[in-house]
Amino acid sequence: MSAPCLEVYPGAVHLPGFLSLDEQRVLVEHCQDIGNGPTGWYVPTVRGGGKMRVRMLCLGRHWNARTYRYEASRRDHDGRPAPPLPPQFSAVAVRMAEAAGMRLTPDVCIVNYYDAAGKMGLHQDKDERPDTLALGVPIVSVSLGDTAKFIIGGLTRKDAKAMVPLASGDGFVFGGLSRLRYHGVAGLLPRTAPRELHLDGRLNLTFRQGAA
Ligand SMILES: O=C(O)CCC(=O)C(=O)O
Repeated sequence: MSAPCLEVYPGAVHLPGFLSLDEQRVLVEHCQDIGNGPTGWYVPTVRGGGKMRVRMLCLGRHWNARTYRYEASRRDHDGRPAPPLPPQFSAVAVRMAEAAGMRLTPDVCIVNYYDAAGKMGLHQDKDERPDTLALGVPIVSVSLGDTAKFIIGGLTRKDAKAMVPLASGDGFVFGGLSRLRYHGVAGLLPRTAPRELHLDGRLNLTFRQGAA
């Protein structure tokens, strides 16, 4: 039986329960291995000097939080080259995009770790190449661990918003007319992660094309 596919807006598709627990466990362990390694987690400082409320890890390319540009190495942090994007990670994103009726060939994955106080302000993902934005090549988001209160609105900050709870194993794909919708995370529902993951908090992986 295929997983459900819920269209929140045209081109914005929620895939609840897409990943099995085993698939989730493999992703969690792999993220933790990289995150705890020499080119591991860091807390980005954004343009205005504020700290983000997540720990971050960029795979494939590095997203510079000061310049909002992608680059080969972590110039705004420790200068180390971005770790490679594991092909098994990309394969998950390609499957999710296909399930939502879209396609992408990811060249970057941004992994965010949210602790109990983690959140992310409303923003657009618009730092990828103009051609991929114009084509509406989707962002694919994978949630692991505690459920997030994911907020998605319109093409301006003040448009009406929907709250979509993203649970562990869910996918969320937004492309086409929804590629530039404002979105963010208002917070977590604590202690909702599957116990088998041994994950305190939440990991989110967003796959993007057009960072290279
Ligand atoms: O954590 C999430 O679900 C959203 C992450 C996000 O908006 C981003 O990485 O740009």
